[in-house]
Formats: sequence, structure tokens, C-alpha cells
Amino acid sequence: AGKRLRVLVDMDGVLADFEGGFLKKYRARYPDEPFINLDDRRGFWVSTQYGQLRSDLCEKAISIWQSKGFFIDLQPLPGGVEAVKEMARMDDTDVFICTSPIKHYKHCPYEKYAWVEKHLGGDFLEQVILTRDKTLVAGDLLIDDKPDIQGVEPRPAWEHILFTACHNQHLSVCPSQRRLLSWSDDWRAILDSKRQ
Ligand code: BVP
Repeated sequence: AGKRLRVLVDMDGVLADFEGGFLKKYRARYPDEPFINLDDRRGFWVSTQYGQLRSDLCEKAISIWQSKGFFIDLQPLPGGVEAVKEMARMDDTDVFICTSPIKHYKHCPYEKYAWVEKHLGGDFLEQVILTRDKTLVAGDLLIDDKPDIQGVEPRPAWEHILFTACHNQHLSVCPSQRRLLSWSDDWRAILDSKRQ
């Protein structure tokens, strides 16, 4: 038997619909302000692009995900919860949810745990890793929609699989970087490619 495979799965933009949840609540709270359609999103940071649209919109955007209820109300992205549950049932496979909380800590960390309990079940709380620095976490794969994942460790153990999202779909990443286009894409083949 080979060694166990360890898969790290990001939450926002991979399992939970951060972009869709943001736009819906932003438009409800600021109905008279301009907004960015998901097709027009560019760059990982929502706040940066809103700030470029008009400087005061940066803090308005930030106010949305700092609000109580933002993270728990996020809808699951299609197929994500099912994929993670299937992964966790696979032989010789350990799955962890690896997510960075915002520094405004009043609601976000609590609601991230609550989201996992709600959608993946209480047993899955054992698999949650909250960190602002994913380079310190050792794993074979990190499935994440953020194009540049950096931290204090210059040589992270994982291979980053870029999960396609509205903000990164037009990005030409270096040819060695593999993508997962959605949870309908062949994630099982990516896992198999890392098994001994
Ligand atoms: O908690 C999420 C939302 C927040 O950053 C975290 C990203 O976590 P990972 O997906 O990397 O695990 N976030 C914050 C801002 C702006 C802050 Br100022 C943003 O524009 N987008 C965003 O996702």
C-alpha cells in the first residue's frame, strides 16, 4: 500500500460562492451604487477592483463580508460538497478544508466552522484548518482559486491546483500550473496523478 494522499481544499470561491454572495448582498445594501458583474471581475481582490471603480466603493465592499451572516449565508458551489465528501470516503485519502479568515474576526471564523457543520456535517469540523499562511500547511495538493499563494515558506509541500473562478478565468498562468475548471472537471484524475 502506498502512502496516504493529503488534499487541502480552499473554501471561498471553491466550496462556497463568495463572489455570488458578495454581489447579491452588495446590491441589496447599496442599490444606487455601481457594481461589477461577475463576468467583468478581474483580480482576486474584490475590494481592489471596487476601489478602482470609485475609491469609496472599496470600504463599501469590505463592509459586506465584515457583516454578520455573510459567510454562513454563502451558497455551496455546484458539486463541491459532494466532491469533498467523496474524497473523504476514498481509501488512503485525507481531506482538509484550508481557508484564510478575514482579520475582522467577529463573525468570520465562527461562521466558517458553522458553514462546514451545516454543509459537510459535524464530523468534518475535525478537518478545518484556518490560517492566513497556507504555505506552512503540508499537503500533496491545494485546490484554490487564488492565483498567487504566498507566505513565509518559499517551497510549500503542495502542488497548487488553480480552481477556475470569475476573477481568474482569463488569466494565463504558467503552463506548469494545472487547473480544475469546476467540480464537474476530472478532480479524481488529479488526485490519482499524485498517488504513489
Ligand atoms: O476570507 C476570505 C475573504 C477575504 O480573504 C479571504 C480569502 O481566503 P482564501 O480564499 O484565500 O482562503 N477577501 C478579502 C478581500 C479584501 C480584503 Br481588504 C477580498 O477582496 N476578497 C476576499 O476574498
